[in-house]
Amino acid sequence: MLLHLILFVFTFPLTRAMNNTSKPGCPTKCGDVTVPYPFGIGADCFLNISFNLTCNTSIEPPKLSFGDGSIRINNISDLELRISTIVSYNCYDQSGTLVEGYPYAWTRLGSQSGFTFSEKNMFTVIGCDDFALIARTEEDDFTSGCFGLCSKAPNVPYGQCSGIGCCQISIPKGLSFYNSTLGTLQNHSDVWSFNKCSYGFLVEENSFKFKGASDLSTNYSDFLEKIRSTMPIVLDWVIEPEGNCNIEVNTCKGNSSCYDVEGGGYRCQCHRGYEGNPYLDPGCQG
Ligand SMILES: *[C@@H]1O[C@H](CO)[C@@H](O)[C@H](O)[C@H]1NC(C)=O
Ligand SMILES: *[C@@H]1O[C@H](CO)[C@@H](O)[C@H](O)[C@H]1NC(C)=O
Ligand SMILES: *[C@@H]1O[C@H](CO)[C@@H](O)[C@H](O)[C@H]1NC(C)=O
Ligand SMILES: *[C@@H]1O[C@H](CO)[C@@H](O)[C@H](O)[C@H]1NC(C)=O
Ligand SMILES: *[C@@H]1O[C@H](CO)[C@@H](O)[C@H](O)[C@H]1NC(C)=O
Ligand SMILES: *[C@@H]1O[C@H](CO)[C@@H](O)[C@H](O)[C@H]1NC(C)=O
Ligand SMILES: *[C@@H]1O[C@H](CO)[C@@H](O)[C@H](O)[C@H]1NC(C)=O
Ligand SMILES: *[C@@H]1O[C@H](CO)[C@@H](O)[C@H](O)[C@H]1NC(C)=O
Ligand SMILES: *[C@@H]1O[C@H](CO)[C@@H](O)[C@H](O)[C@H]1NC(C)=O
Ligand SMILES: CC(=O)N[C@H]1CO[C@H](CO)[C@@H](O)[C@@H]1O
Repeated sequence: MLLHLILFVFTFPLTRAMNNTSKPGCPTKCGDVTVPYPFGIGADCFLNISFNLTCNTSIEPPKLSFGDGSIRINNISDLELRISTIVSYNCYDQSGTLVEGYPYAWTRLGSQSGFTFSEKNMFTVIGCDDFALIARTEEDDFTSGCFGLCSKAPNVPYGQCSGIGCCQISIPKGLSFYNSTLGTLQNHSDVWSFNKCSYGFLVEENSFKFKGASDLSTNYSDFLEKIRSTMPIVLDWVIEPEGNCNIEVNTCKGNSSCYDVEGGGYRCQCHRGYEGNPYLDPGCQG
């Protein structure tokens, strides 16, 4: 088998088409999502357990996730991973009673060492009488919060998340867990005619565009679906967060080099002018 593979490699020199590949003999995709090594689906297909993914094909579209199955992975690149956003929301009736909601949203990456929430994400609150708090530890020591306020729908600027109906704040680097809590200042009775529901979520900054008054008044199930399906959370990934290039042994294959990542861990990259998957033998090709 090994000889066969080597012969294959020499008979058909690896080209650009072989970049971002899975380990030979392993699934290359889950639905539309490409799974490049060091990630892999199934025994012996991943570098180590941090990159052990599962593909649940009994769901349509198939769901790629980390081991425990709870987090949907939408895209994997050589630096980042995109996962589905978890949205908290509250909906009120005219008198100010909470009628429907899920005020907490949390995501834990703790069991997948080597993954952290990217600084490209923004913690976002949509609403006219609302706030959300984001905690960065299991002990719920709240570190940050954001207010969405407005008194009239026509005053809400389209495309601008400035605190009027929409508020965004950045998150600290290196987070691997957050828990957000959404609440109302009054009870929505004053703004209910144009804003019945509020939302709180972490999201990739560039993928989210605030649609002003229409986002405030839209049917909440449509809004939740829009966020979940098109606006992801970005994760950074590294090999071995406690490691560095001085102790790396043979992870970076031919024609590639190791580089340390700020905040811990390392990654491999092809030498300039070479392409391929730097984690897989025979490495990158010119
Ligand atoms: C592989 O490399 C080629 C050339 O750089 C690029 O056009 C293509 O998008 C890459 N494929 C993937 C899956 O990244
Ligand atoms: C994961 O793989 C890297 C590279 O081979 C290695 O340095 C590291 O110790 C491994 N981590 C675990 C938890 O096995
Ligand atoms: C796949 O997803 C379905 C529906 O959520 C679930 O019932 C099932 O247990 C999952 N299968 C695996 C192998 O995780
Ligand atoms: C990889 O994940 C699957 C599904 O969670 C699990 O059954 C398997 O034991 C894991 N493999 C390793 C080496 O941990
Ligand atoms: C994944 O992201 C890359 C780069 O951002 C993009 O080119 C590609 O189309 C995405 N793939 C999917 C399935 O979304
Ligand atoms: C909501 O607030 C209004 C005005 O402050 C008050 O009259 C009303 O009783 C409140 N409704 C609830 C359900 O607390
Ligand atoms: C998130 O915070 C809420 C409120 O403090 C708490 O009830 C809930 O258990 C927390 N969730 C997690 C996973 O820590
Ligand atoms: C919101 O949209 C869903 C599905 O599109 C629909 O079933 C529901 O009745 C709508 N709710 C309201 C209040 O319009
Ligand atoms: C580096 O790339 C060259 C040109 O593609 C190739 O001949 C050589 O085998 C590669 N070196 C290693 C160590 O893989
Ligand atoms: C993980 C991985 O193999 N990433 C590679 C994907 O392709 C680009 C372009 O060729 C390379 O730069 C990455 O290293």
